[in-house]
Amino acid sequence: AAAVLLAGCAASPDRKDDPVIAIVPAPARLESATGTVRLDAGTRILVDGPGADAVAATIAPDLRDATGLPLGIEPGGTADARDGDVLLLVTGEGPAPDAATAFAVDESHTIDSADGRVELAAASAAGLFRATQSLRQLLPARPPADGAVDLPAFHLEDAPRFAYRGAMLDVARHFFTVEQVIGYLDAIAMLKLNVLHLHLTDDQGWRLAIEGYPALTEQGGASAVGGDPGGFYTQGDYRRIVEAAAARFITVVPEIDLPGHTNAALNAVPELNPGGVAPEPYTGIEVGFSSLSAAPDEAAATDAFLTAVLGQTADLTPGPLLHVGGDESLSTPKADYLDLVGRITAIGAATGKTLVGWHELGASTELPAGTVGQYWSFTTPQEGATEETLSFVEQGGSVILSPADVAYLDMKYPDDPDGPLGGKLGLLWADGPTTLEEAYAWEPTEVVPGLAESDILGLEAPIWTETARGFSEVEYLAFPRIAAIAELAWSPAVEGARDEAGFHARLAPLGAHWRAMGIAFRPVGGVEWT
Ligand code: TNX
Repeated sequence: AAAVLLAGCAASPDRKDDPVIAIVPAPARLESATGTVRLDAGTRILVDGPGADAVAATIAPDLRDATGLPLGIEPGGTADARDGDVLLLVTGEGPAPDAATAFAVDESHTIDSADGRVELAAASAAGLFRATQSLRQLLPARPPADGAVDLPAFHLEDAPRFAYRGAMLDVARHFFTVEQVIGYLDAIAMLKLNVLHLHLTDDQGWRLAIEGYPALTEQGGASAVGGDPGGFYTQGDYRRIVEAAAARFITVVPEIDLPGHTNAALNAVPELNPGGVAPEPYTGIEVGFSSLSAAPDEAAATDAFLTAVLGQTADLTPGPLLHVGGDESLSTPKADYLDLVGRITAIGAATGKTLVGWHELGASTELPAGTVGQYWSFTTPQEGATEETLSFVEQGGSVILSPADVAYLDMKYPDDPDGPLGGKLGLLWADGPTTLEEAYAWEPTEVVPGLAESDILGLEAPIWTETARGFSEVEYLAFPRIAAIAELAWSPAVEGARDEAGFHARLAPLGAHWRAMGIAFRPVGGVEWT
C-alpha cells in the first residue's frame, strides 16, 4: 500500500533502486518517482497543438527504431490518452514557429512519466522537439526482445541557459556529403544543439555553388587538403541540409570566410586578383596567406563577387544569421582589412541578415547593428582578443564563445597513438591535447573579462577538418567532447566546480546510442560506456 501511495508522488531522487534517468545535457530540474510506465504494442503517439504533428513525424522513426514498436501517430490530447501512450503537446497559441529560425524561440518544456503515460509538453514545437531528445536518450538503443519498454516514472522541467548552442563543421578543408552532414545534424540534435554553422569556403576548397560563378565550385571545389577529393553542394543540396536541420529545429548559419582564407576563390576567379593573375590551388594546412584585394583596380570585381556570393547564400538560408569570417587575415594590411570589412559587412547587411564574424572583425568600429562576434582565443584571452570581442558588445551585438583550448573539437585527444590515421588525427596548437574533462571544466562567463552572461548569445564547438579525411574521423574527434560543450550551453550555471562524475555517469548510456547510430565516437577513459 505504501508503494501505491508513493507512486507518482514526492521525489525520492536518491532511492537506490530507482533506474538511472540519464540525460545529457543535464536538465534544469528532474524528480524521479516510484514506478514505471510501460510502452508496448498498443502505445500510440498522440499529438496536439501547433507543430506537434511535424515533431512527431521527425521523431517517430527514431522512437520506432529504439523500441521496435509500431507507434502509430494520432491526433489527441490528455483526455484521449490510454495507458502506455506517449503524448506530444504544444500548448502555445498561434501558428507554428518557423522551424528554420528556431534559435530565437522558447524551448522550455516538461516531461511527465507518470500515471501510465509519458507526456511531453512545451509552449512551442521547438521546445517539444527538445523534449523528445531527452526521451530518445531514455529509451533503449536497440529494441528489447520482449516487445515492451519500461520507462522510469519522473517529472522533468527544462529550458536552455543560452539561446545559441552550435556546432561548426568545416566542409572546406575536407568535403563531406549531404548524407554525412544530415547524420551529424541528427547526432547534435540529440544533445539539444540548435545551430549548425557550416564553414563553406576556405583556401583549400569552395563548397557552395553560386550562380554566375561556375568556376568557384567546378575549379575551386575540386581541391581539398592533402590532394584528397574535393566536392561541393549544389544550391539544391544546400537546401536539403537546411530542410533536414529545420526538421530538427536547427538553424543553419552559413560561413563565407572573407577577406582571408580565400585562395580557392582567388584561384577560380582571376579578376579578383591584382593584374588578373590567379594563384595556384592550395592543399596544405597553413593559414593567413590569402586575401581579397583592396586595390581600386579590383574593387568592382570584388564587390560584384561579394554581392553574388553573400546575396545568394543569404537567399538560400532561412535562418537570421550570415557568417562572414574575418579571421586570420594575416597577409592583409590593417587599412586594407578595415576597408574590405567595411565593404563585406555593408554588402552582407544589405541581405537583411544579422552578421557573424570571428572576433578579429571587432577591429572594425563600424559594424552593422547587432553583428555577433565569435570568440576563438583561449579560456585565458590572448593579446587583443578581449578588446576585439568586447567591440561587438559596444556596437550593440553579442558574442558566441568557442575558446579553442576547450571547445575546438579538432584538437587531439591525449594518449592517442592508436587512434585513427596512426595517431595523426587532430591538431595541437590550442594549448596541446584536449581531454573530455577540459572540454567540460570551464565557465562561459569567466572567459572574457567584462563580458556579461547577457552579452553571451551562446557557445559553439567548431570542428576544423585539416586532419579529418573521412567522416568517421570527424565523429571520433567530436564525440564525446561535443557533449561537454552542449551541456555547458544548455544546462543551468553551477556554483563552483561541475560534477564531473555525474556527467560521466549520464554520458555512459550514450555510448550504446552512438554505436546504434553508427557514430565512431572515442570511448574515452573515465566513462563506463555501455
Ligand atoms: C584556426 S580558428 C582557424 C582555422 C583553422 C583552425 C585549426 C579560426 C577562426 N581559424 O582556419 O582551421 O585554427 O584548428
